[in-house]
Amino acid sequence: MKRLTITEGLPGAVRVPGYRRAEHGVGIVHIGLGAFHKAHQAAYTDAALAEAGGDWRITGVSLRSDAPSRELRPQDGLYTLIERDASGSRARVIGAIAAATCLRTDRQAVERALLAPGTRIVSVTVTEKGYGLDRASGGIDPEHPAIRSDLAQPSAPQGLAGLLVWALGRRRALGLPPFTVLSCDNLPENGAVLRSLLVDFARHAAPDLVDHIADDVAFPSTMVDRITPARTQATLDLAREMTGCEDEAAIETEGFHHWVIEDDFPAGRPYWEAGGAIFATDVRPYEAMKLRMLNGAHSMLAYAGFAAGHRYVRDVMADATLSRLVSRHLRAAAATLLPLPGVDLSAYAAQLEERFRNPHLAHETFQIAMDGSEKMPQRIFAAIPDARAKGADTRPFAFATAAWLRHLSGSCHDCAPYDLRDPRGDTLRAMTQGRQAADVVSAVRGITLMPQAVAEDEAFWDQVTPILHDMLTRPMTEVISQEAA
Ligand code: CS2
Repeated sequence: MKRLTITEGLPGAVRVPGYRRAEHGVGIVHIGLGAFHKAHQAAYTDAALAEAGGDWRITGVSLRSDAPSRELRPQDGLYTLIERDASGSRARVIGAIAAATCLRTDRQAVERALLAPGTRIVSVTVTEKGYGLDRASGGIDPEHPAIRSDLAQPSAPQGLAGLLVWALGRRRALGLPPFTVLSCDNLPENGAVLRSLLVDFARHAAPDLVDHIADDVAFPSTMVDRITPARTQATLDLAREMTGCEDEAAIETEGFHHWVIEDDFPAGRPYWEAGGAIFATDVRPYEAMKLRMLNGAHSMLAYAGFAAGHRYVRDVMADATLSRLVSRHLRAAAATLLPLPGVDLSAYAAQLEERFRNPHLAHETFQIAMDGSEKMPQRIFAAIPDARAKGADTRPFAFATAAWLRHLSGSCHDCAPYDLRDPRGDTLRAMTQGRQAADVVSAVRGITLMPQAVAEDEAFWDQVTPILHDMLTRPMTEVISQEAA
């Protein structure tokens, strides 16, 4: 069977780019060429190119793995995006990616793209752990492997902060305007966070760039949303069936998508409204809503569901008892938020439950359980002081925290052994494995990622300890039933 290389001759049901690709130059370099970028920003850019044109195609860069570029290059950057939900499966070929490369294996190509005069936006999806952020200071974490190596060798950076500071410095030296830096990761105030990370990196590695980065570079914040499971062989088989072509770069996602962006693009931007993007002056309330409701409930159901033997999110939702706890979590998270004009939080919660139930998405609880130390602060811990201030019940957050700690402890008296995937895995495992609930709780209260107000909230930890004790000594399914009773 032929490889997907051109869009002519594809079955009529397959949607193809509504523009002539070769007529549009590159304006965006995207760092973090994973499934999420391909399902989200690249799809919005595809819609923008079709409706409003412009030189806004994308050079995709992965920092370490050359797999994404090896898949995309033989296909001229084309890939099938399969959207799946209750209304069926739809295949769409995305044409927005013009080139794909990898920093580790082709530094020169990445440098050329970052220094090209036409590059006006550098967007980023490197996941929470890719930033090398010290949450307590808002600056760099000097222990983060990429930060450490980039501080030692700033002229050949391997990580995000080092690469962006290097590129902004070179552009200034060449007399080129800076690009806009657009974080699309699930971090609150992701633009401001990325700015303070780069400023702090520059303070250590290139002090003459501090003011330039702080004053002349735009870092709009964004709220991004589209549930995109890791690609499997079934995805590739489905793509072949739907397009009649081999497509090693195909991915699948849900029909739903949401993007709220702070409109701060001094060097211009694509007409992402064409894909449904919403531009706002303050995206923080949207970020809090999404992080605490969608991602908070996701993390809770992933830890509890994985330990209860549920492989996929849809299986959790089919478990009547655990799905009650998902609804409870969504209500509790909504109660911590400020009202958002025009947004009905109970309708949003109902829509999330519907999305989680999507029978066509094989979204693994184990995938969501990954990197908990990078996710829990903004998804769960941030909500606790707000719940406290409103006199609301903190029990759903205590349950989620206990489920995370149970996951860290690697306790597998009632499930198969598993690897703990977390950048702080060694420390967290040593802190929790083989320990009693009360000891685990006193250790976790002292870690740097715990906000001080939460660490000091005795009443909260008094809720966590007995739940964790039960989770460490009884089957998860029993603990869930008791909690939902
Ligand atoms: C998930 C997110 O893996 C996870 O931690 O909670 O990737 C989630 O699917 C996306 O944020 C949805 O937009």
